[in-house]
Amino acid sequence: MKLNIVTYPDKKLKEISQKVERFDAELHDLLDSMYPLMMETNGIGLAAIQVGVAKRVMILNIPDDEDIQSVEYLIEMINPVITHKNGETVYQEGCLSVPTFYEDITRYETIGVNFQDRDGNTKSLEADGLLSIAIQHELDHLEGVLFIDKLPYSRRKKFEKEYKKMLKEKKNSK
Ligand code: Y12
Ligand code: CO
Repeated sequence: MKLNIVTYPDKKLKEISQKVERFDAELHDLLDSMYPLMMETNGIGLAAIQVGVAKRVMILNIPDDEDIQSVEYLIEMINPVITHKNGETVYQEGCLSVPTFYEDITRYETIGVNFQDRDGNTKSLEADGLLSIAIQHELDHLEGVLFIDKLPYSRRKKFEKEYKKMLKEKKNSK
């Protein structure tokens, strides 16, 4: 399956993703195509809506302590739901759908998540650190929410101005 990253301000990113009911070859093909795209683009988390597919699917691949990203750390989450959350943490987030921009965003520090794997088996996970932040970021995508939607009004205005400028410069350099 040939996939491309959908970028802001594409309206597709505002869509609410739908629950996955069929754990079939089509789902497996989607997951198998999302992974190389995430690796090629230096991502650590990707939701299906970011490739234009409105399904409650996300993949995560957090680098280890030596900053190595390996397929053995790949997590595929289908129909994820947060079961509990604790604390608060701030991290400078980036998103493949909002290229070149990073903003400080407040998230829960630790979370519990229930989800299904690619075959529909129920799983649960306790997450902290970067994994916890990444899961919350990708969960927002499933609700049509981007990290820039969480910015205070004045910061968002500044972002919109800078982003527009970036897009214009990109267009003119082609
Ligand atoms: C912490 C905060 C946010 C997340 C969500 C997942 N975010 C990403 O995977 C962001 C990736 C990213 C990659 C970039 O590099 C390239 O595109 C080559 C990037 O740089 C540019 O756009 C130039 C920006 C973001 C997880 C954990
Ligand atoms: Co994102």
